[in-house]
Order: sequence, then C-alpha cells, then structure tokens
Amino acid sequence: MEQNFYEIDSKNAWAETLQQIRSESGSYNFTYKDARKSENKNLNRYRDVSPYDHSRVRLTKGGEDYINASLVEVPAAKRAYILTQVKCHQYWPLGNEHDGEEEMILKEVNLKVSIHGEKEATDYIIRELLLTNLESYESRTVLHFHYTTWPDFGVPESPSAFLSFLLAVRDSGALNQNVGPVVVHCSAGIGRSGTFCLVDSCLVLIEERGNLDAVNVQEILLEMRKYRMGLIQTPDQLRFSYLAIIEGAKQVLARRKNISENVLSDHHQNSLDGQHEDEQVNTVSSNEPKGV
Ligand code: PTR
Ligand code: PTR
Ligand code: PTR
Repeated sequence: MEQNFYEIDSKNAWAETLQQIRSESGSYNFTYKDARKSENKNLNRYRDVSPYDHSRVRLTKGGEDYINASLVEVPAAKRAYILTQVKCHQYWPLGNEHDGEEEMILKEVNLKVSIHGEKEATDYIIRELLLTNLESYESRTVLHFHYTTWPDFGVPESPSAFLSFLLAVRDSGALNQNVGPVVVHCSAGIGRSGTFCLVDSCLVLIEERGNLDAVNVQEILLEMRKYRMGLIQTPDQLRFSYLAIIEGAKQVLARRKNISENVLSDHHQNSLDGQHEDEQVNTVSSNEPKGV
C-alpha cells in the first residue's frame, strides 16, 4: 500500500486517480428516486448529492421518512456508518459555559436534548448529550465528537491530529459492532465524512490482517461508494486518506505486536493455572448508540 502511495505521489497523479474512481463508480446506476420526489426536494442541501434508494436511512418519527442519509456498510471490516448532510441548525444545547441553555426541546419529534459534559482537545470537542423521548421518557446518552478544524473540501492539519480524533472515537466504543451504527456528518456528508470512514475501515482491516499491504484502499473506497455517492471529494482528501492510513497502520500494528507479546508473556506466567489473557484485546464499549 505504501508502494502504491509513492507511485501515485511521485507522479502527482492524485487527480487522475480520483477521476478514475469517479468514472468507475459512475457506472453503478443505483437509483435515487425518493431523493428527487418533489416533497423531498427541500430536504436535500445540495441538488447533486442524493442518497441511493437501496441504502437510504428511513426515519420513523415525525411526519416524513426522508432524510439525506445513507447506511454505508463495510462487512469485511464489520463496520457500518450512517453518513448524512447535517451541517444545519445547532442541534445540541450550548450549555451555561457558553452562555447558552442546558437543554433544548425538538418539538416536531418530541425529543429533549440536554448537555451533560464537554471536553475540549486541540482539534475536537467531545460532548456527552442526553436524549430523552418526551412521550415514553426513555432516554439514552449520545457521545458527540466534533472535529472543529476541518474545512469543506479541505483536509485536517496533519494525519496525527486526525488520528488522535479517530482513536478517541474508537476508544469510546462508538464504532463497535454491538452498538447502533455511528452517525457521521459534515456539510454534504461525502467528502470529510467519506475520508473518516475510509481511514477507519482500512485501519480495521490492516489491524486484523496484520499487514499494511493487505488492503487496497481504492477497492474499499469503490465498495463504499456503492452505498453513498461521491465519497472523498478532492485529490488532496484521497492523498490525506493514504497518509493517515499509513501512519495509523504503524500505530495499530505496533499496538497489535505489544498486545500479542503481552498475551504471550502473561500466558507463559499463567500457564500453571491455565488462564487466558486475550480479553485484553477488546476495547471497552457500552450498549448505547452514539454519534460522531
Ligand atoms: N450551495 C449550497 C446551498 O445553497 O445549499 C451553499 C451552502 C452551503 C449554503 C452550506 C449554506 C450552507 O450551510 P450553512 O448555512 O450551514 O453554512
Ligand atoms: N454541490 C456541492 C458543492 O460542490 O459545493 C456539494 C458538496 C458540498 C460536496 C460540500 C461536498 C462537500 O463537502 P463535505 O461532504 O465534506 O461536506
Ligand atoms: N461538489 C460536487 C459537484 O457539484 O460536482 C458534488 C458531487 C457529488 C460531486 C457526487 C461528485 C459526486 O460523485 P463523484 O465524486 O463520483 O463524481
């Protein structure tokens, strides 16, 4: 994979490579009829970014079932993400610290969102929100990871800045299989959101297979584009994805090596009482669905 990166980079062929991906995915021919219906027109931020019918997310609360959102699945990595365009209105309360309210009521769907905590890092903010259904009084915690320094059609400042965000999301358990698919959104839900999911999925596969060369980034991107159009919008976002995957792979592979060395030495120490220590490999997760 690193070889593939250097080949493209030495020829500065990122634009051609992305163009090739565009033309290959341009032949998919999936329909997006529901997005074009006149009653849904105003629900699309951009005329040219529509969710395919086969993978669109259907709402079950409120009057409409339409939202410009797609379920993007990467079965090989056991990952699923909901990608959507939600730059939109402020949908969480700002809290006292920011001279705002502690809670807000979403009347149309009868839900309350309250803010319970906030932690700020250099490039992102993590918030803990409590979502309450005002009909049933059921509630759930939603973790909100907000990357604050990534402009439309741009890339994060560095792969390591992005990777520390990705690791924070991963460590929370929000991407694990036992919780509902994470919601990932930006302005159109394709450029930046696509970059996030591509890097994450490739890193899962690299970690699992133990080898940087075990993934073909372009093939995975083409597979993901079967669920939502336009993922990765600029040559630089494609280049950045490769860089983040290469740097992230070094971290995950080193972690994997440490874990297996620890397992081996613990196993050796514990061999008399027959205990296995491979539980260490799991990350902590909770049962709550969470959002990015
Ligand atoms: N062509 C876009 C549109 O009119 O939908 C331009 C645009 C993009 C306008 C984003 C507003 C946008 O969102 P916000 O007001 O949240 O920045
Ligand atoms: N037609 C819009 C445009 O080109 O401005 C669509 C668009 C907007 C596409 C933003 C991608 C965008 O970036 P992101 O998906 O990262 O919000
Ligand atoms: N900003 C884009 C445009 O207006 O052309 C929006 C867009 C959406 C572009 C999808 C391309 C898309 O698909 P692809 O990346 O496969 O060409």
